[in-house]
Amino acid sequence: MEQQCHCERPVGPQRPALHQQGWRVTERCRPVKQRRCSRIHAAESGLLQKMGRVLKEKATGDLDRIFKGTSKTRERLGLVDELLAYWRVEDAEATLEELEDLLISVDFGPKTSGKVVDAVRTSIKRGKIKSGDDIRKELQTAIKQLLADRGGPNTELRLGAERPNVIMVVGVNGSGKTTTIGKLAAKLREQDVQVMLVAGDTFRAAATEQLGEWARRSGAQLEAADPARIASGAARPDKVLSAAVDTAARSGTDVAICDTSGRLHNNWRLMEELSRCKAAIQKRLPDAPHEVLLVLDGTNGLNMLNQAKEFHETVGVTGLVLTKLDGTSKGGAVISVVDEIKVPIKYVGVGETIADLQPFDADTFVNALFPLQAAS
Ligand SMILES: Nc1nc2c(ncn2[C@@H]2O[C@H](COP(=O)(O)OP(=O)(O)OP(=O)(O)O)[C@@H](O)[C@H]2O)c(=O)[nH]1
Ligand SMILES: [Mg+2]
Repeated sequence: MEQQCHCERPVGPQRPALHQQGWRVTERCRPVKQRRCSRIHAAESGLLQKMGRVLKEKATGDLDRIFKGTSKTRERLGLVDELLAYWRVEDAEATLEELEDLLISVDFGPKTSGKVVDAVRTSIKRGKIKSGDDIRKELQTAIKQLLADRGGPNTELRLGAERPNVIMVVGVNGSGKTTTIGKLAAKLREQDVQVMLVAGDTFRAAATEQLGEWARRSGAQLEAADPARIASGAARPDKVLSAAVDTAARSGTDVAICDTSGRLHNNWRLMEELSRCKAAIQKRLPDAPHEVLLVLDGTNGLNMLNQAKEFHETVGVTGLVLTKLDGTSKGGAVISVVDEIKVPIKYVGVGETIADLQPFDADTFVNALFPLQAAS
């Protein structure tokens, strides 16, 4: 089947194998340096799609931070031990009710807590539960299942062969958007991916400077509005984003990561502005943004649920990043976010340095919340 080639390979006497294999030569197939050309074709053969998986494989090492970051929730869940120590089948219903209250108290949210406890109730009815330890295992299984069913299997970055891949990063003030962008850029740069950071936060000159610093650290290119326009308040984020997508397309940049200003999810005017930002990107590139990452501050608890619903409704979130999991996190709340908006968690932030971003791993996260050995 004939496919249109988006490459910049040389044509004519040097016509590459790809073109001989049924790819249509287009005006875009213009001569470029060979080194760059082979990198592009590596992308077309799936390098970028594999990227998320590569990152994921590298990720699961740093369990300690996740364990530390979930300690507050885990301590409160320690009451589960007391509850389950004297558990008897005859008292199952009373125990389940207490368990549900406990999950609600650690920010799982009423709806999600109900679902998880229902799954345990079903197992009890089927005679699968013999001990408190079994309940704990069942809790783990139910939460992992919920994350998989509601978030879906794609916890890796959705990147394709199209250039530029555009990632838009959104969230409330101070949730960790810019820091996450810097960390993500560094991860992609490690894989020799060409990255552009786009300063879509035009409210403050300092925001561009902060992103510029992350661009410098990670080796990414920075695309920003004219500082004088930012200072005078004339810079518009949608214009900055659409101009950056044009520049990225012209220069053959692999991934453009767009920062946006923090905004409260209930500020209608600012949410409208965010919607215009997405539309501006889409106008330039119909399939973009390929990812809309919502950054959630892990210390926010269940507040993150309303934020997530509003952002999702406005811009269609495709992935969640849970930050500050190294702090006094109430990260359990993210489970109800996945449950309610049906979007997977893709990354967790476990510190402020460039290396402190890990692909999300459900097993690690849930095992940290409900370590099995604690029941014994
Ligand atoms: N401990 C910890 N701190 C983090 C993490 N991610 C971000 N931070 C810190 O959170 C603060 C806010 O981070 P930013 O990246 O500026 O947040 P933002 O969402 O871009 O903020 P606005 O642009 O003002 O909306 C900074 O002090 C970061 O260092 C994390 O995973 N762990
Ligand atoms: Mg920022």
